[in-house]
Amino acid sequence: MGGRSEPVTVTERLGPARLGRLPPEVRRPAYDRAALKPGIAHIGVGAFHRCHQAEYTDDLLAKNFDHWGLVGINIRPPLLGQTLGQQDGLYTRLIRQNDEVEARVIGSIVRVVDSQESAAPALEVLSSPDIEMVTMTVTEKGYCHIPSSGALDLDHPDIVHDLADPQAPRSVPGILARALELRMASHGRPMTLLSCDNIPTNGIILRNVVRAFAERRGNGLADWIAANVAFPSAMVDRIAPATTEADVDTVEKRFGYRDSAVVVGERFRQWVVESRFAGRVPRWDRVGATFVDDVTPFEHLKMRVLNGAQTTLCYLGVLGGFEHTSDAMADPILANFVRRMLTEETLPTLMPVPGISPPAYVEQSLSRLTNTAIRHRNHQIATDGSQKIVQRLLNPIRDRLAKDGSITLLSVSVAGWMAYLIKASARFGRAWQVSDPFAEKIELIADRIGKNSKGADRIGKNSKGLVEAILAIDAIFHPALAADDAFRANVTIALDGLLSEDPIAFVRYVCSEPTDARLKRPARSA
Ligand code: CS2
Repeated sequence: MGGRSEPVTVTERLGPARLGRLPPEVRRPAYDRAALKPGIAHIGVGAFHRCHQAEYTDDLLAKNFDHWGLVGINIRPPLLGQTLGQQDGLYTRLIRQNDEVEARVIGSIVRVVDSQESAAPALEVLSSPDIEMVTMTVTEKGYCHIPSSGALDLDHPDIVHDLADPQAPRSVPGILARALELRMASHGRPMTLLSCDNIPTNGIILRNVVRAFAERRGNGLADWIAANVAFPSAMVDRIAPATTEADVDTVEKRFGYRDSAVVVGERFRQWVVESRFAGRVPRWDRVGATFVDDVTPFEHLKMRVLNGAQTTLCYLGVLGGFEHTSDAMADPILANFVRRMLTEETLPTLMPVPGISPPAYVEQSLSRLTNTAIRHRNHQIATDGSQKIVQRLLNPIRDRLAKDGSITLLSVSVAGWMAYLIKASARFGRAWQVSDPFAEKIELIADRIGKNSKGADRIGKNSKGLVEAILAIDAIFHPALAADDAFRANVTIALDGLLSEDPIAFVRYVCSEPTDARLKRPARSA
């Protein structure tokens, strides 16, 4: 006995008390947080929001244009109210560019409510007269729409639930419709619902799903929404992967405080918003956002080039054994493939973009993806691919086919998505775990076709059957596209190659000659 117990050193947590004692290299909110009033709500307070809209709002507050703070609402895991609450909404945003680290504490979030168990906390915020602007990042599948058509999926279990019990909604369309109904019935103030997710014409999709839901309520809500609610479209951009324990540790080691809500992003950021608002508008355009009449050219550029490259690299990357985007980009075969895909097939589908040169944008995007300090896992990007490939790959393919252009390389990427899900099936010994609303369906297809092919080892030889069955999923593949002979043939050859022992060798082979000469385009049927 007699030993002395070691003193336990507990690193102090980030919070208002710590703000005055941050190391000088950590930038802090340059405004009086106590004067902030809740004015903006955001649904989905994940890494992306904390690295993007919340930072723009922090910039705006520092310039004293507005005094509206953000109220964050999480309707899906994780619980954040406590994590951010114990830090009074403060968190560190790190910019990482290879060896550089730049830290800044963001103060624009005044409160976070968890609304996973019940919609009540979300509804209370969203129906408050203080809130006239709601931004959201709820992921592609959060809109409960059919990816290939954009219509509300009336068979979606959450929509079925919410239409039966509209006062206790679970889905985003159901929660928004209920909040608007409460506004209509109380103060009647207008509102802007600003989608910040990577779906094409996100404002139109959001308006469609909310309106379709409201019409079924049949109490004048749809008309009230048409007169009082704006749904601008927006393009948002900054690569901000899910935070890891290592990120939290980095802050603790470098700056000497504990912050459980750290986010890490790249330096690049962009936000283009359609100027179509109702109610008060935070002037994000004064701090770097662009308000425009039409977002479409920006949205095509970003989703087809940057997101298209990420999606391609994630599937081919996993198949080739690479963990992060930057690892895949470090592979000369994959980097060459993605550059050729973007330049030869994607670029010609883009419309002129005000102030941006698309070829320069391609180079800039590829260079962003080489940033080794951004640990963006290929499996993270691969998540929910069925909700992403329409805007990233299939829409450019349809545009190419309409102009009789080659689609060989884009088809390899589509086949990459298929191979990724097929290899996650039992037939392939569950090569990895996947998360995609269509994973089960593809597993059933792999199982059925696999049986017909007499054993798991032969599944790759039945790519034609696999492709036919997968292309028949019309919620993803528009029937006209699924019926296109060139598309079917290209995807089949690519899937065969990607399910082989050496998928990267196949990618090299595809790139080894002019694309049209390699994967043959069958004659179009009349
Ligand atoms: C990524 C995006 O996970 C994904 O789907 O492609 O989150 C991407 O990093 C952002 O859109 C970049 O702005």
